[in-house]
This record gives sequence, structure tokens and C-alpha cells, in this order.
Amino acid sequence: MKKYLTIFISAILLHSCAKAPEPTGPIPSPEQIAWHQMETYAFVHFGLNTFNDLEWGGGDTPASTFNPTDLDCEQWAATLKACGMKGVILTAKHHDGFCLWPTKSTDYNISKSPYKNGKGDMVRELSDACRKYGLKFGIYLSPWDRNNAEYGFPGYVETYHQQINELTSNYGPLFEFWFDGANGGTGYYGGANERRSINAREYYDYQRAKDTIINRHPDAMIFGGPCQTIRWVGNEQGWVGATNWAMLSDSENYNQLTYGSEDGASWIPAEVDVSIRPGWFYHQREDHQVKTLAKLVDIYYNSVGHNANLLLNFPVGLSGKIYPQDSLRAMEFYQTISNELKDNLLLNAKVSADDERGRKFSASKVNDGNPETYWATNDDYPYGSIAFKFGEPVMMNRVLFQEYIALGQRVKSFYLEGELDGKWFKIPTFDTTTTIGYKRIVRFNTVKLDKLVIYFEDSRGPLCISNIEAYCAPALLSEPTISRNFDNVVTIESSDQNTEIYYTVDGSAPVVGDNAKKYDKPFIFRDKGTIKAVSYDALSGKSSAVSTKTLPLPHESFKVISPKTGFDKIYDGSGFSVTYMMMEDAVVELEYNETQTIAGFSYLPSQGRDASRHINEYEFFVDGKLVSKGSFGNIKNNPIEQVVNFEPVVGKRVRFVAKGNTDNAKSCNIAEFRVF
Ligand code: FUL
Repeated sequence: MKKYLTIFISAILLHSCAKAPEPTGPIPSPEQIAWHQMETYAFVHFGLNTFNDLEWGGGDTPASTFNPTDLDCEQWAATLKACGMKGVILTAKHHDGFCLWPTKSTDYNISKSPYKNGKGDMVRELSDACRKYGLKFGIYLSPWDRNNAEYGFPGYVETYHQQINELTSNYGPLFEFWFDGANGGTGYYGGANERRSINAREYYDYQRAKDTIINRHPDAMIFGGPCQTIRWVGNEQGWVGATNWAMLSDSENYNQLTYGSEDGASWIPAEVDVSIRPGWFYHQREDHQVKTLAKLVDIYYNSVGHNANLLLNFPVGLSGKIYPQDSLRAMEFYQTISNELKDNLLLNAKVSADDERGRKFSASKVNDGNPETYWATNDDYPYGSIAFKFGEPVMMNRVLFQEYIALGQRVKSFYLEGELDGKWFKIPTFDTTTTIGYKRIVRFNTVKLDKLVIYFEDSRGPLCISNIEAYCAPALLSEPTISRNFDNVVTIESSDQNTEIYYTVDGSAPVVGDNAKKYDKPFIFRDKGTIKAVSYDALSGKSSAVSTKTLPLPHESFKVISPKTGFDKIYDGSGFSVTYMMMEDAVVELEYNETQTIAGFSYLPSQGRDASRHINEYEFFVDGKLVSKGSFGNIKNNPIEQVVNFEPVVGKRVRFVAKGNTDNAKSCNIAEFRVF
């Protein structure tokens, strides 16, 4: 008996002392792991560009124009903290070369501006505010310098290193140093006003830069350049591939920025940089284009949910504060994500796996809340399945995974199945389920199940999964968007794939289960009228606010006299397809098949980034009689739809004439034009 007991105890001990899996290289450094854990942090673009309505200053904008009157870095820090950001990266110098700290390396700096009578230091103010609010601090220092006379020659390289030296010596711990990829081109260059190109890999002596930074800030990540420890994702739209390896190979293949490389020899994870507005710097004309809540939520799942960190940019405004619309939207975003991922359904589920290498690595480690423990399969088992059983059926639409990345990134392919009342079904997910890495969040339409099984089909080595969570995120009930194209096809879109859409075409408020029709596909609406729609969540029975679109008569009801070409773009429901006209021909003239009562018109200027030449003065005629004449006051800064109403007149022929544009240019733009 005693003998058996000894065998039994030693079997248990052996089992629980199973050896940890060998790393599947490459693996992250402890500093990189700490960086992964930050997940979301902020970018602030602020500088001379802000005061000159520019994205890329040429290097010749006078330092005297930098003049924030109400600058408050504590407002930035407090706001960003409330938005869940873990740190802030400041554009200490952008491509224009203007330095936001009183550097000794160039005169083109804040001490030559009226701000605080030349005594200001933005890097100091923001780094202090970050410390006060418990945020980490990072620096963006553009390698390209369109002001410096020696740019392109050895002299500038020394200036650049002097700047790195100052910034790494005087402003406390840095968590990240950002080397922008935009390099060389036209610039002021001390008055030379010419084009200069450099070999970006070699010119700046990045290895020396990295040594300076890491010697003083061992935890800091280096973004960009040949010595990078984290990588750009190849776009500025806010997404990285659903397949996303944290590894990178030496190849020049551009795609690996977005998807990583399974065979890559270095651990260089992705950072998704995106602005909350179209531009990186503040422009009043973009005040109406702050990204919607739905868009930001999507960006989160396509960045943090795809094994990358999210660097969300805030263009600080002219006053020196984060604009209220931006901070409100970012706070809503943070609250929405926190709410979506609040109640982990797996905490009390019964978990089991088909393979595990011992008690220390048992399946139960994936829902023990400890990131240091993990479920691992045996060495010859680079696949496996794990099941969660619920006492009562649950509703679910999100599953979150984390690998134990200290041992490398492994999983190559997996899928999800549910069971309800003994019936199995595959769970169709919104995007492909391939890699996991530090974090992967999988979204799908809400399903009801009493058992969840995850099959890991393929992996670079035995599985090492540290965490699995599941949620039922409430539907994001945002108003749907309604648009009609030139062929009279109406499309209604909801931001949340989990919701249904209901609509009416007679102008009445849509009530689900009553007058509203369920939308399942685009439909033809060859009429004039008002379409109203709501997003509806069948689960909670809740509807979004109503969105309304008033549509004019279709183009079949009139003959287009002017313009001769491009009217389709003016009448297609999109602010991004634009017709340009020379000012002398800038006329929209329509002749209706039948007499109409005309009460007004609307003009939408181009919604494209950096669009110019908006019509700002007009005349409007009905049957040759002038019925309205005026200007669109603030259209340059606020290029939203301009609506003009007048006493209704009866007529057949309307003529809209552009009399001026915002840039006194020879041509002007029209994105959309309507008569009602
Ligand atoms: C880009 C720059 O050219 C933009 O101005 C901005 O700073 C963005 C973050 O990186 O490459």
C-alpha cells in the first residue's frame, strides 16, 4: 500500500513539475512585454503647423507665429488619463524643424516665439503634467528638418544628435522615441528652397541615436528607422492585419509591416498610429470630422484586438487645449470599450482541455486571472482544444485570447464552436482567426450556448495560452447612415454588425414591429421624399436614435444643362466624389420635366482631406429670375452642407452660379448639390 502511495505521490509531483515549454523564438525583451501591456496611448501633434493651418510646414514659417494663448498641458494629461490612455507622445519637432523646447541646437525654437515671452518649454510642461497624472511620456523627433541649412550634409546629423541628447537628458523617463519615416524632399533649408534627398538608413546614424536613448532610458521603445524595436503598420487608417505576427524579417516586403512575418528573426511588434480627425494637426475645417464612436470602436478591435498597440492622435487646437469634441468622443470610446469587455463570462465556467503538460500548465490557467500562468500542451502537441462549460446558457459575441508571449508567438490557426442543448455549431467570426500573440479579440454576432470549444489547429510549437475571456458586448446603437447613389440605389448601413436596420420611406418615424420595414439589402428609390431609419438590437429590444435623409427628385426628372460632364458625381450621395469646374463655367443648371415648387437648395463642398476651392459666393435663379444671392460665411473652416431656404417659387429651370471660392482660385469644387 505504502509503495503504491509513493508511486502515486511521485506521479503527481512529476506531473505538476512538468518542464515548461522551450521558447519558440524570437521572443520579446521584458521591456517589449511591458510596452505590449500599455495597449493604448496618445499622440499629440502641436507646433507651428497648428498656428499656420498646415500639416507639413516648409521650414520657413516664422517662429513668431507660435502663440498659444491658453496652453494647458495639465488639461491634456487629465483628459487623456480620463480616456484610458497610458502615455503621451509629443511632436517635440515636426518636419518643419521648429523645436518645442529651448534647444541650443537651432534658433528655430520656442524661445524665439511670443509664448511666455520666449521662456516656455512645452516638453517640460507636458512631461511634468504626465508625471503628475500618472502617464508615461514619449517623444517624436522628426529626422527630416525642412528648416535646417545643413540638412542633407554631415553638419545636420550632429545637430540632430544634439537634439536627441538634450531630449533624453532633461525630461525624465521616456517610454518611446518616435523616428518618423517621412524623409527628405523639398524644403526651405535655411533659404536654399530646394529638394534634398538622403539615404535614410545611413544618413542619421541611427545606431548612435539608439545607444543614446537606451543608455538613458533602458525601457524605451524605438519606433522607426533601422534600429527599431516596434514597427509602423504601413497605413495611417487605424488597422493592422487580423493575421499579425510580432516578428519581422529582414526582407523589404512592405506587406510584413501590416501582417508581420511568421519566420521573422526579430520581435518587432506593430503600433497602429491614427488621428482622431483626418489631419494630424488641428484645422478648424475638420471640426465636423472627428471620428465617430463606431469608427473608434472598430479601430480598437482592429489594433489592440489584432495584437498591436494603439497610438491615437489628438490635434491640440489653437488655444492650446484638446478640443472638447475630441475629448468627449475619446471618453465615450473608452467607456464603450470598458463596458463591452466588462463581465468575463468565462470566470466561472468549467474548463477542460484535450492535452496539457501537467498541473502547473493545466487548462484552468487560462481563466485564473494571472498573466504569468498559462495552459501548455505537450512538446509533440502543436494543436489542441479547450472547452468551457456553463451552468446556464449564455449569450456571447466576443472572445479574447492572449498567448504567453515571453515564450514567443505560436498560434497559426484556430476556430470556435458552440453547443446548445446538445447541438453543435461553428461560430462565424467577423475576420479570420489565425494568429493571437499578446492579444487577440474575436468578434461575432451574438450566439447562445452552453458550451464553448476553441480548436487550435496549428501552431509553431506547443500551445502556451495565458488567458481566454469571453463577453457579450451590448449592441452599439448608433444611427445608421442613409445614402442614395446616382442610380437611385439607397443603402442603409449600421456600424454594428450585430444590429438590424428598420426604415420608412414616407417620412414617418420608424417603429419596429409597426410601420418600419426591415432592411436586408439596398433598394431603388426613384422618388422625392424622406427616408428614416434606426438600428435595432433584437436582444435588448432597443433602437438607436432615428437618422433622416431627405432625397430630392431623381435625375430622371430633369435635364442637366450644366455641367456638361461630372454631374453624376454631384448627385451620387458622396461627399468624396467631386466635380471641379472653372469659375467662368461654374454653373449647375437643371430643367425639370414638369413645373416644380422650389423652396431652396443645398451645396456640399468636397469632404476630402485638405480640400480647397469651396464655393463661398453664389446666385440662384429660377426661370431666369434671381431668387437668392449670398455667401457661405464660414465654409473654409467648416465645410459642412450649406442649406439655403427661400420663399417657395414655381418654375421649371434652376440655375446655381458660383461667384467666388475660398481660395480665389480659377476653379471650384462641388461634391453634392440638391434642389428642394
Ligand atoms: C507621418 C508624418 O508625415 C505626419 O505628418 C505625422 O506626423 C504622422 C504621425 O507621421 O509620417
